[in-house]
Amino acid sequence: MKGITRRLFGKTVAASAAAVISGVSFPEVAFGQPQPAPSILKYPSGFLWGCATAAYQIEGGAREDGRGPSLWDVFSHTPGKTHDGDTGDVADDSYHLYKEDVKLLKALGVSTYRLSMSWSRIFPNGTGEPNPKGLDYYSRVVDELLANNITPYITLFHWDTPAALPGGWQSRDTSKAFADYAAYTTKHLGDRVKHWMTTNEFHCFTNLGYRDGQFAPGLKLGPAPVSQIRHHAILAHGLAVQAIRASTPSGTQVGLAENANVFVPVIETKEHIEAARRATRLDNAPFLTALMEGKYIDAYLEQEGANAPKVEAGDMAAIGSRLDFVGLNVYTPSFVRADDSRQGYAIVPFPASQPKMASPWILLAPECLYWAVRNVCDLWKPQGIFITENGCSSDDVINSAGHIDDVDRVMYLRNHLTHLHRAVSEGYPVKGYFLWSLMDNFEWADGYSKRFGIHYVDFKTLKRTPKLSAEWYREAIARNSVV
Ligand code: PNW
Repeated sequence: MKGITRRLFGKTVAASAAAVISGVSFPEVAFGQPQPAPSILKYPSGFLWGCATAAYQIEGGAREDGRGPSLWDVFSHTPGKTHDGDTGDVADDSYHLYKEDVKLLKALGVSTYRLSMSWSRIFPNGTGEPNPKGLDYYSRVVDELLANNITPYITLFHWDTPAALPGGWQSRDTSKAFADYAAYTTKHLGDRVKHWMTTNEFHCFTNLGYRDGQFAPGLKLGPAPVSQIRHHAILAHGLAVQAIRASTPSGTQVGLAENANVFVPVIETKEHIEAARRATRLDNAPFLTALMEGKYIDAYLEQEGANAPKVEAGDMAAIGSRLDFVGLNVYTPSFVRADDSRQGYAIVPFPASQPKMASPWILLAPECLYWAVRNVCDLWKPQGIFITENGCSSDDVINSAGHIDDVDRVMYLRNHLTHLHRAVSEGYPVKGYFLWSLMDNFEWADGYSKRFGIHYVDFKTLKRTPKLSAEWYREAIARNSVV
């Protein structure tokens, strides 16, 4: 891959140089005619294009067919916790409209769809008796996807912890309950679903939920309980990997979706590149580093001191279970430079003028897609990488012609996919890209005030309308190239 791209790149450069030098040669295609995308931005054949969503953000049907409440139902129904008191009671009503959603996917031409399952639809109490109607829903969704030649990639847990589990992630029993849920679900769908992700974004459901109080369950606990909660979360992942392997046919692919902190070297020199790598390993120590190395690194244990998690025999071996792929959710990186501190790097803060998207935390730095892949691959050499989320919020408006011209989102996608292309062309094992998100949905504490979809959803009528970005993505997929 490396060689081919370099050669093509060389040719392109040579051709444009010749045009400049002679002063008389013109492109072969006349001006005003459609021109093919430059071949240097073409993705390899077989690259998987997809979209991502999550159960609580799109499904609605919160009380239907025996679904039990999750911590997000409780949190969103607690006054003052979400924007305007928004809840996921109805959301996009994908519980009823999933066939329409599969049509949207089909029209885009994606080959894959990343969705998540609501644990409390399948086990209303988190553990104990399963609810057949819950599993049935996902079985119908899977069949609909497969009938349309779209491969399902399923996340077992995207933050909607069953409310009935005592203490939620404060309890080690929740990790075990998760593994049982993983075993049951993958056993029943494993004949048709071959790609599973255990958990989504450890940081968000542990730190933001139990330390900062921004997400469900909205607690503000101290450092020792929080590090124990983080441990239970990664243990749940590890036990689930083992459970999935034991419950599914061989060849089933298991990974996770993790928003590892991404570090971009301020300048691409050896010392800053090394600083980015060091920062990646240390800053992700409680999560991805522990998974990839099967241990908590010394620097993390030192940093936590008396608050370090209590680890039982066998935990780290489970946590370090081999993965078939690592999924990375990538939004905003940090810039980093080498320095002579003990850790060997310093974060360079964003200036106030760093461009942002509609959510104030989405600062534009599209290099993050390249460095997310490179740092993780250089450190741990995973077998495969997926970008399991990337996308942005935009202040979408419907114009008088009924169109949503989200040129800023198109700019965002074009630039991020250009930088991801660099990683692919350098031979890093990036297998696919899931755009967040297929459609506007319940954006957690921001409720319906932030729109991340490439389809606009009118939350009164639930009508879905493709935005300009959907048209752009369809074209990129059709050409297998940045456009
Ligand atoms: C991810 N932050 O969440 C989630 O996986 C999605 O469910 C979510 O809709 C999407 O990104 C967009 O927000 C994040 O504040 C939410 O840094 C917040 C943050 C990061 C990720």
